[in-house]
Amino acid sequence: MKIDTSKELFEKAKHFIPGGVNSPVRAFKAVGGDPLFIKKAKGAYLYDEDDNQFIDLIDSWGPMILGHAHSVIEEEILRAVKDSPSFGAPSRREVEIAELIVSMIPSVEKVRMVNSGTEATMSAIRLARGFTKRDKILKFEGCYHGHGDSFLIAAGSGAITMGTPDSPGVTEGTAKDTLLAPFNDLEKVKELIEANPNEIAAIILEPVAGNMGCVIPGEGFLEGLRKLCDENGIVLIFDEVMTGFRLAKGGAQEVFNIQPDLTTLGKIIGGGMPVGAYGGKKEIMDFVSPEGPVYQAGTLSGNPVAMAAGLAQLHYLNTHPEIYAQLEATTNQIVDGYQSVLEKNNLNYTMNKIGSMFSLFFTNIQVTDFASAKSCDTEKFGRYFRSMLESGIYLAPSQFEALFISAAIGEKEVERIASSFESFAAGQ
Ligand code: HOZ
Repeated sequence: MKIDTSKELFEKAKHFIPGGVNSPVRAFKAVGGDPLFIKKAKGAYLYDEDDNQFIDLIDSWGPMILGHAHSVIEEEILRAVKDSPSFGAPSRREVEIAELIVSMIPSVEKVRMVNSGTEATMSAIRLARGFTKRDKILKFEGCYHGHGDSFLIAAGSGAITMGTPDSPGVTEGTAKDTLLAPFNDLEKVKELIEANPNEIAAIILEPVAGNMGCVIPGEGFLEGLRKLCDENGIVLIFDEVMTGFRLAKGGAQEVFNIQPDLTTLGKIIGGGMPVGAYGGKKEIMDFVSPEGPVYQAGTLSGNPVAMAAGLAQLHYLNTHPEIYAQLEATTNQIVDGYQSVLEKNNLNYTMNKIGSMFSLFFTNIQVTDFASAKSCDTEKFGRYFRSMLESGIYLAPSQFEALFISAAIGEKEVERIASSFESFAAGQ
């Protein structure tokens, strides 16, 4: 594969951008080789600056659920941009998207738009702290909630990929207010609540973790958290930046039938534009300024172009609910293909899968939390990544990320993914 132009761009980028990238995982440090610079994308395919074509299994880390440059979204973006890309004042689409989100996610009675998932989670914990008048939060090891200071402790995603799950720059004072429990460990949560009576404002988690690879909540885990929060006056926050509108119209909370108090959203909600949101119970959301005292603001929040893209994508998902069965069927085909290759080659690596998200873990133990995810052979993951890339399949360049399937992936792509995996596995 010729990648001269990408190499040239990367060399130049390193002079002007830290590490040559605007988000660390993209630098391919964990998998070896140089990152590819993407020129365009359409449907299921990415094209790099050297005109190599790849089947995309990242979907811009989740948002492009309909595939790239989908006509429905493209038309709405173009329509909006002609009327000016920003007003800094309320506009009609903000009302329409809020109404749509509230109708799709029953636990969300009011919602505030922001510009990224990070902003959504930072704002949600500030709100929970203001509402409960308590300081501490509880998060789970390996969950990643963006790069807010309170979350960069035992953090997954790029933080663990770069070997910095506890980032320098986070003050001791901030870190001491973040309590940690292993994902799926209800007993530890109980212990922490008992040890910190009336001090925990919020429990925040990805109901299905996607940032230590795809890790599924065990039987009773989410129900148990809901009960503990109710008993102890703690705000339960589901970070559905990845799972919102992906696992179902109503996200993971619909799939598992648990209503959190607050939900954070991002990715799909913006149709590929930089958008986040947080929402939930009216009594809590009414604590947000200007209705209430908890301050949060943003010059570009509710940006008309971003709202147009998000609205078009959400409206499409809302009116085409059959898409979720299609996405799941495609993902099952891909995962079944992987499984049969693994069996044929006597490889007993672990696959986790839910809806249109999945991960292959290079370990033979079940992956249920951060410790088991970290038992993976990341060297082997690097070989897998490079082999798939050579075969034209673009994966997330880290063991600690989930893969996302888009509706643009069809039979032809499924077959190519299986044969590419076969080539990798046969060489093991
Ligand atoms: N933290 C993001 C996924 N979990 C990666 C974002 C990116 O590099 O684009």
